Amino acid sequence: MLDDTIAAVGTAPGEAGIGIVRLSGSKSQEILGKIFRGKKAKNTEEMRSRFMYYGFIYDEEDNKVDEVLAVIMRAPYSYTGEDVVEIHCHGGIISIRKIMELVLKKGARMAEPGEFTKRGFLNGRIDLAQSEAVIDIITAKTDEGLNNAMNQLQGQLSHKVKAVMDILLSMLAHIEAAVDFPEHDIEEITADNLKNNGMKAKSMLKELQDSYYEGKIHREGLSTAIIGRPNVGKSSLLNFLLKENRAIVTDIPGTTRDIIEEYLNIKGILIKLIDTAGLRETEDVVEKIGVERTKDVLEKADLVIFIIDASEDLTHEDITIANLIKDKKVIVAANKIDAGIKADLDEIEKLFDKTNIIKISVKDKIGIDLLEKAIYDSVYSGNIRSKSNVVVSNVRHKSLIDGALESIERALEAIDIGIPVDLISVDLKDAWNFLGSITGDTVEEDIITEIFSRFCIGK
Ligand SMILES: Nc1nc2c(ncn2[C@@H]2O[C@H](COP(=O)(O)OP(=O)(O)OP(=O)(O)O)[C@@H](O)[C@H]2O)c(=O)[nH]1
Ligand SMILES: [Mg+2]
Repeated sequence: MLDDTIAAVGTAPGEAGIGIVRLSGSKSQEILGKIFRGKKAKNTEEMRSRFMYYGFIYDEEDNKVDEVLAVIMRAPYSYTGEDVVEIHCHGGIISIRKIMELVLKKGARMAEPGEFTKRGFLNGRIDLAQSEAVIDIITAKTDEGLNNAMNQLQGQLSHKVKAVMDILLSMLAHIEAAVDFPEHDIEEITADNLKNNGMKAKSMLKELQDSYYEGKIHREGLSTAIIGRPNVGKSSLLNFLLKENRAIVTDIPGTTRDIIEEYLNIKGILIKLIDTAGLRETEDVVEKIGVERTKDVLEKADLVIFIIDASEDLTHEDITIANLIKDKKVIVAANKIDAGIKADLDEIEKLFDKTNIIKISVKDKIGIDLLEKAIYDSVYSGNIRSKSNVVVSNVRHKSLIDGALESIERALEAIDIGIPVDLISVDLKDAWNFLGSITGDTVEEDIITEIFSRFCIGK
């Protein structure tokens, strides 16, 4: 598969200042030579690596297609580690399409999503975690998210993970020595050594594991669902926080039927705010679907803002919802306090330990600042922002770290109860394999395919 030459448009579709067609593979230079005539460079062999050359692209009838700049980045000093050619043309839809058609006719194949980066990985220029950082950079939605991804691209996560893998390898080597030379009676020393190293590996992984929640929020935003029975003011709150009339608000219960998602920034944290259909038993077909969707949203939410109507008695619906969300991170907001407080707030408070009810009125703009503070605190309360600059933000990495940690903990337990050291090596090897899947040392083909399929074409 690495034998052929791939091509794709690297810039976004639409009209723009420039558009870039890129090629990678051994035939890149030859293909460029068939369609490009430089003003200075008469043929592509004359073109110096990584220098831009001015000239024109010609079609098969020898008509000028576009005025371009072309560059050859010869292997191995390129993004993919192969010969790469970039043609910088005018960013017009037709010009780019014509150049693409020409390079395909001259022997290139259309690249699959992420195939350039995949080649960089397969050619050993970057590891798997670094490849994954590329897509995170492209899709970053916050400064912090970009920052994390840049660190990861430069290999900081891989570096940390490899340091733990090195510890595991040294433990395995120690066990081997103990097994090979039993007459030296080093079993006891080995157990101590294993224990120390195991603890060290564990704490390093724990630090990475702890960084995940923060990392995920930097990357995707804090998924925050506004939940409550109909008519308590959920959509009113969404509109107020967004400072626009995004959702329809009426005094008819059951107004919102569909899920409404909008991003906003609260004190520097990216929030994905989700307004939902009020939860209740209903015979209305459309509303019923809305209620089902609300339940789906609830499952995935990082944080729930549970709204109750302070001006009315609690209903059995409020209690049902409270029980439904008990295990989630919840902020309770009692709305409509401008109309008096009739609801028994103590009863709700009892259902959520350590959760204060925030009294608000969207109508009179009371208590919203406290609500925003509570949202912020839900991310950073207790856990100070991570000290290390390595933050795990990828769910694949997180689950592999979880797996490695479990294996190491199992090994540590085994050491404690004096199980023969050679049996412990199984768990240590497992841990090593888990971590190797992060860097790509031990990862399987189908996982690699899956990862790169999430990229855009041309990257
Ligand atoms: N008095 C008072 N009324 C409010 C307040 N917030 C919202 N309302 C009113 O409550 C009614 C319902 O508001 P919505 O925002 O549509 O309620 P909802 O929870 O989205 O309702 P559904 O979409 O039906 O689930 C509207 O008439 C709002 O004007 C408030 O703080 N005080
Ligand atoms: Mg609504």
